[in-house]
Amino acid sequence: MDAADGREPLMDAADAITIDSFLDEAAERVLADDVLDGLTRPFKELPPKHFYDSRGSELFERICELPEYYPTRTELEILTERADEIVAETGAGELVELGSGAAEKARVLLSAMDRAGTLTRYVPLDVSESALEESARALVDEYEGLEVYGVIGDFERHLDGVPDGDGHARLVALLGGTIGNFPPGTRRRLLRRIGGLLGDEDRLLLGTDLVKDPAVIEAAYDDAEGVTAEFNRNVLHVINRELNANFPIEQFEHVAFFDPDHEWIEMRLRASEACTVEIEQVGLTVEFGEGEELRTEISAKFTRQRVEADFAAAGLALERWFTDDDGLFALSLARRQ
Ligand code: AVJ
Repeated sequence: MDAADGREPLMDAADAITIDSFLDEAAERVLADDVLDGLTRPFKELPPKHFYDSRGSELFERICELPEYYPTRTELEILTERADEIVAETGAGELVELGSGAAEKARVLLSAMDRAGTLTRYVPLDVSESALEESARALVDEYEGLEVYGVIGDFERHLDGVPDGDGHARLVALLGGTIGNFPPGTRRRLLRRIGGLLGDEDRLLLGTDLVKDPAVIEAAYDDAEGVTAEFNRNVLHVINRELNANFPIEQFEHVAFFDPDHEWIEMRLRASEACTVEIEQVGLTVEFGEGEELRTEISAKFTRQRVEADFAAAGLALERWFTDDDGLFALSLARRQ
């Protein structure tokens, strides 16, 4: 499929790497729109995707290493244990990964495909151009004959940029529990659109964090070192820089709590004193009362039943359910209904 902006995909000399970019000035407009929408509501809110500038991505990488933050290492453990089985069962030769980052998890799946002799192509989609290019180069060196078709974009807006299948069974992966960042209705619509990438032989591989003792979840989102707090406040750095705003960042406290009714964790930023914030680029003045909170993220925790219900609502069907011994995290394999 051609890039929406009409640019030709860039091919490298070896022709093993294609990178197609969908990010342009529109990215900045999305931030401006989200800020305008979210900060003029009675209950202020910002979508979590704006955490991830280069500093935010680094902070997130650090979070993944924290003793309290179990999801990343648990998912990697399940993946490592089950990759051969997943590849054997699906016969997958192509991996499409939505939000691929540094492609650490992809390697586990690509290696399994390589061992099975089915590996053909890796299609990472990520907003970070540098992460995508670096991993593409490393991977074509590591796996002989591998083609990489990278899509620089946002999977909420640029799924159309994912090329048609290459004729081999494909695995479309959305890992890390990222699906939990979306409230139920949006989540089901997104899953339905992702299902649109699947042919009859293709499968979705979805990572979901599971419901458990709230204390364990809350510790994962409020670590002792304060890395998550800094990650949370990073969204204010992004807005100050990109939209020429003047959030007094030190005055915003990190809050993380499990909401047992929704079964999701919420991160908020609480204004420790009243303040007035000017956001020049969007011509907006926002007042915060003392103690007022801004919601910056929800991260839903799942049960098998909830995953099945979300799949059903999205025209998908759960085929396999893989979890760790402690039942902390799950990987689901699903097909189109
Ligand atoms: C990247 C969305 C999976 O929700 O656990 C980590 C982001 N937020 N610590 C998550 C995050 C706070 C993470 N996801």
